[in-house]
Amino acid sequence: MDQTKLRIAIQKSGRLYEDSVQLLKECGIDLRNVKDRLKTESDNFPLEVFFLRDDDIPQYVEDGVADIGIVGENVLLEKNKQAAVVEKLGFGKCRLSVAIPRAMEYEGVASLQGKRIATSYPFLVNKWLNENLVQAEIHEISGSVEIAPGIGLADVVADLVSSGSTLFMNGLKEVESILQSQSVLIKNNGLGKEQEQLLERLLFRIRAVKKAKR
Ligand code: PRT
Ligand code: ZN
Repeated sequence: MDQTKLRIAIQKSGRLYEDSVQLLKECGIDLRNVKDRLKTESDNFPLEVFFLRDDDIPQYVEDGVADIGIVGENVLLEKNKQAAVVEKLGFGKCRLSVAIPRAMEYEGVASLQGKRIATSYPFLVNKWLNENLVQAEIHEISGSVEIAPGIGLADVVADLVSSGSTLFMNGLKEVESILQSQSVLIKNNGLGKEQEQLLERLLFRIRAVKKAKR
């Protein structure tokens, strides 16, 4: 294995892609043309960048295929992988919330008892239901969760929310917040000394960038 380079996994395309690449740029790290690539390198920092689906990033970092990664806390916690959070990055902010049809009566978590909940976050939702002593049926779906109640697939949903407009447009209202999330920098738990040192250098720059923005 190449000990002299730090390997970072970031989202290939999607909501975190731009901000992730932008952050590296602001850290003074030039990347060779990133468009449509699965992998690229920097000429002025010993960094190799892997472009992946966000869902795969925690696993790759746990396995050490990548040394570090940028991913939403929501994905990291849902995948329940062994990777340490090094720094909160301040972008990709959202929350995982329970939302119900506007007309449904709601008197707290007990109103969810026996309901069918559509979500892409079965692990986190199940944990939250257990903590709240509520028994409900989780229906895992990978996308367009908000339409589930409208088409009779579920009674309520648990999905990511940022502005709330998607819920509103689908006749839903937010009633509980399960998790506050933002993108984080994560690292493999068994990094070698050289990788740790490179990570320190990168972190120093990331913190300077964050400070300058405050
Ligand atoms: O292809 P890949 O698997 O990599 O991407 P993806 O489609 O799984 O994820 P993507 O790009 O949609 O989101 C990546 C990460 O962005 C998420 O894991 C979150 O950490 C973060 N993030 C921040 C969000 C949102 N805000 C968000 N609003 N991810 C998704 N949404 C969706 C939400 O699911 C809902 O459909 O946006 C809709 C709600 O938005 P509002 O503004 O209408 O409330
Ligand atoms: Zn994904």
